Amino acid sequence: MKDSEPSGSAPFSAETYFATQPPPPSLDHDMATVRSFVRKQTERGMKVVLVTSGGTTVPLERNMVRFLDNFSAGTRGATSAEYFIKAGYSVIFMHRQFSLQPFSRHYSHSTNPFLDLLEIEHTNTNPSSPLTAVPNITVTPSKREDLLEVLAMYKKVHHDETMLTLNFATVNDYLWMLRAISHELSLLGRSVMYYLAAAVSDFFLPSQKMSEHKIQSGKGSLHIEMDQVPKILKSIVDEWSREGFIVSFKLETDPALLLPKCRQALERYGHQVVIGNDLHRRKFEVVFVSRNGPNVTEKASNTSNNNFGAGESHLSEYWLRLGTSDASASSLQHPREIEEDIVRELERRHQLWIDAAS
Ligand code: 9Z3
Repeated sequence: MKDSEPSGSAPFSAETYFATQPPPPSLDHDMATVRSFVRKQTERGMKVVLVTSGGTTVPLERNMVRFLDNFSAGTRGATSAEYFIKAGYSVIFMHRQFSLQPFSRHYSHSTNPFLDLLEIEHTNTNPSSPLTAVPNITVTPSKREDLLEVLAMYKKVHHDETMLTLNFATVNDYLWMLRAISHELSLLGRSVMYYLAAAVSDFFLPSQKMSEHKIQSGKGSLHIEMDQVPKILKSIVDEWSREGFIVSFKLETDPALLLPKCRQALERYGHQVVIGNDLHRRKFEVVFVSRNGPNVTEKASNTSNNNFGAGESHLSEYWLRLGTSDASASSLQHPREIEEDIVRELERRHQLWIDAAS
């Protein structure tokens, strides 16, 4: 959820949150896999990116029947993860259960159902024994080239063990996992990037206030008071992963709020980049907001169109847009995706961040 009326109760600090809210049951198991993955990538000298993707839920009951959800199909995260792999990163892909995933996203049930790729090849034409030969299943010739490309990359990633996939559902899962993963990733120093594209609820219902069973109707309207989720980004920047290159996303629906909100987030948390996107324009336009300095190179600052006031002149604004031919390229075999440009620009800035340390 995004901005709404303040409830009046004091916000949870990160410390209070983790002292009072229970960890997800799978946390220890997940962290053992993260630890071993990070160790392997360190030995190989790989850069690692944590991609968070999809929306978090806020359950209203402990035996959950109802929940609030944050909008996100997981397209941004899943698509970006593929481009990070192509750019030579190892990826921890932390995503909302059942949201889109790298590679399989190309064949999601709604856009490109995989059964439509397949054809049945009847080898036995004898009608008296229809069950004696099992027909072959083949891929429709016109779909083979695309499938082969995706499949080859998918297999390579599995073979090379360059991607680790983890699931979350609730905002509580998300917060616990992010904290624990940050601790592990902090060992990588500047080689790690955080790409926080998940749509995270600003509000939650503490477990102590949650109804045990399904909330019953029949008593008129439903009133629920939620608490504010602690500002976890601040903890990552200041405590858990001081050297990481941290990129957060800001989603707005009012275009007039996009830049001020990005700027506010950057000032508040002190990380490296905020990528702003408007809900309806997010697939072909984003804006990078960052501080001027060694991290923002000539290319970015020259192409920026800085609308900030005098007090914010230390901030740089860099718009990335797909051209009209790119954006309307759905008829092409390979429409361009803005995530390719986002990842290229971030890779460049991350390298400058790494180089700046030496
Ligand atoms: C984003 O802004 C993502 O780009 C989208 C991607 C959720 C718009 P899709 O998965 O959508 O491609 O369908 N993510 C961050 C959204 C968010 O909740 N940010 C918080 C905020 O804006 C800060 S963490 O306040």
